[in-house]
Amino acid sequence: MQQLSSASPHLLEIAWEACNQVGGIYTVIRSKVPAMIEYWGDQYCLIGPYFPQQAAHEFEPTDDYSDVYGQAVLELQAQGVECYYGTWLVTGRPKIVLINPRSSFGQLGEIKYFLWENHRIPTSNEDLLNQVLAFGSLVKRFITILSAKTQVVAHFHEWMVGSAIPDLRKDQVPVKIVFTTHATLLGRYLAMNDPNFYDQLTSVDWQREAQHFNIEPAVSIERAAAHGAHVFTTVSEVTVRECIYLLDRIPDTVLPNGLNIRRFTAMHEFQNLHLTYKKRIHRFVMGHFFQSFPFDLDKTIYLFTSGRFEYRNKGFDLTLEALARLNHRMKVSKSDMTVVMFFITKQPFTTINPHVLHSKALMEEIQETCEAIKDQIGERLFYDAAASSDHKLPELNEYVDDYWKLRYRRTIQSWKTHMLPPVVTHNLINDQSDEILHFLRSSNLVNNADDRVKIVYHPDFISPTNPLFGMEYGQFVRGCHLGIFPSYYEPWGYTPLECVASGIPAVTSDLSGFGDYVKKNIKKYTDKGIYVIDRHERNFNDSAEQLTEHLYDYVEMSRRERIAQRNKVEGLSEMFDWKKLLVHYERAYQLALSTHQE
Ligand code: U2F
Repeated sequence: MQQLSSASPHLLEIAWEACNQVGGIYTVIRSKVPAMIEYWGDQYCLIGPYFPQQAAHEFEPTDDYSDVYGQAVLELQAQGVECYYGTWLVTGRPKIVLINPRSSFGQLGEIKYFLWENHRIPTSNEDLLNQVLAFGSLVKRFITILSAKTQVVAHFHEWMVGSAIPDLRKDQVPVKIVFTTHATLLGRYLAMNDPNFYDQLTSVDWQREAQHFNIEPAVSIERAAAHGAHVFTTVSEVTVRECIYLLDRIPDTVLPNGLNIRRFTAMHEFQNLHLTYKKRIHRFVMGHFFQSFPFDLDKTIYLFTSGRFEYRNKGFDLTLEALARLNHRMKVSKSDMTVVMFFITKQPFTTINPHVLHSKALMEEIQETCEAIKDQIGERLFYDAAASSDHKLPELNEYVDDYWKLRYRRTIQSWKTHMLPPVVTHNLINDQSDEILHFLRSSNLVNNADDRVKIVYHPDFISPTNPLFGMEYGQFVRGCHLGIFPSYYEPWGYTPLECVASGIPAVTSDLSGFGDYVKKNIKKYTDKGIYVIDRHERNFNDSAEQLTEHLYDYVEMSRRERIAQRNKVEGLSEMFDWKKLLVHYERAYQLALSTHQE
């Protein structure tokens, strides 16, 4: 890619999730950085909200304020605003400005008054809304300062940063604005609550529904941002329809989501990674299940789903139904395979279940004991072998001290239990009303010894500091066999794409932007390890049956077939590289630059 000259415009990307992970928008912004830097070089900068905890991990301040961004930050600071300039510590190390929304909390009354007076945007007193309104007003001030110094294209992501847009237009600030919605707010709410969402879409009264769900301020900001932008975009064809009917503006272009794809030169390298991380998952599984009953890890398949907790929208309901059917089918066919299904999501919890932690700790002790016995036997056997003239292998048990024999027996004794392995790893705050738990309990899918499908519900994202897995989310994905994401509402859906990029087959749905893209752009995608569940034309029951079939077929595959499928799916990853998909962004920026300022 060619770099721009210094006379070219500066590109600012503004996102609530820049340096602040909430969900998928963080992945868009973060993974795109290296490709953006390659094209925009020093002229590229991000803006995000300043939250001290996140910043402590991901941000490094600079003391060089010599470029236009630094100069604008100094001016904003001189106005009494708490803002920082530096580097976001992610691959590509982009420049970033972090602004503390609280700096303008004192002016919230005024900000709200003028939003209503000038743009008829109603407000309320919710914390998130207060934060985004305060942030929006400060972003507007920053862009006003910056665009007096240089030509700026400002790309806003999602409604949370959208409140700056109507005022930038009203004040005729000379900036070219691109706004991307990653999901319409009303779409998300309606899909969650209306089983006929897609049929009703064309006749939705946006204001009535927004009032009904108590989200009129946010929806009004989203609409104002969509209408105020010079170029309005969304992430998939699937969301285009929603934009037309719920936001009343046809997107000018679609910006599909990609990843920063790093492929290995040798095929076996990513297959080896699968093996390495699968062994780490084995460790967790042994600690979690084997105290109640063991099973053959060589005949165990790891399935998983992940994402924010949106039970229906993310297809958790369909996945559970298919798992219950799969369990039944595997029992009836007397399958000797075991499936362990992980639900990785976020639900409020108090602590990790102490039994789960205790069992893990005891298993680690067993491992230490085994290591000690192994060392003792090894050392003594070596000595005797060298010293003796006898070729016979001695009785190995005799090499082990009584101390270790006793410790070995005691640890195993205190570890084994008759209790069933818990289906959930944490103590949930809403244990009784949790939808996943409710399904598992009412269908008796609770890790019984004879269940072929076992469940691990982990209500927190995976991170290296998390004591149960102690690995990165990406490593966990690589260690699994198949990702399951049959969403009902999904503008794009990063999680199946992340599987593909790691050479792991995935299930998606034709209602997700990614699934729709796959159907339109990849031939024979099922053979290549992407299963698209038909949810558009089929009802819940039929889709659940289709998913059950796929899962059953997958479980029945031989190891050789699974390896071959991983190779095929990995081969698709390059078409989702940002280096290929950035062209859509560049087109949107050119379109914005070619519009006239009114
Ligand atoms: C919208 O975003 P969502 O927040 O619904 O995001 P997803 O696409 O489901 O992505 C979830 C991300 O969470 C990450 C995972 C994904 O990138 O890597 N994650 C993690 O970091 N750790 C974990 O343990 C589990 C998950 C919209 F609804 C989507 O359809 C769009 O794809 C997205 C971006 O446009 O915006």
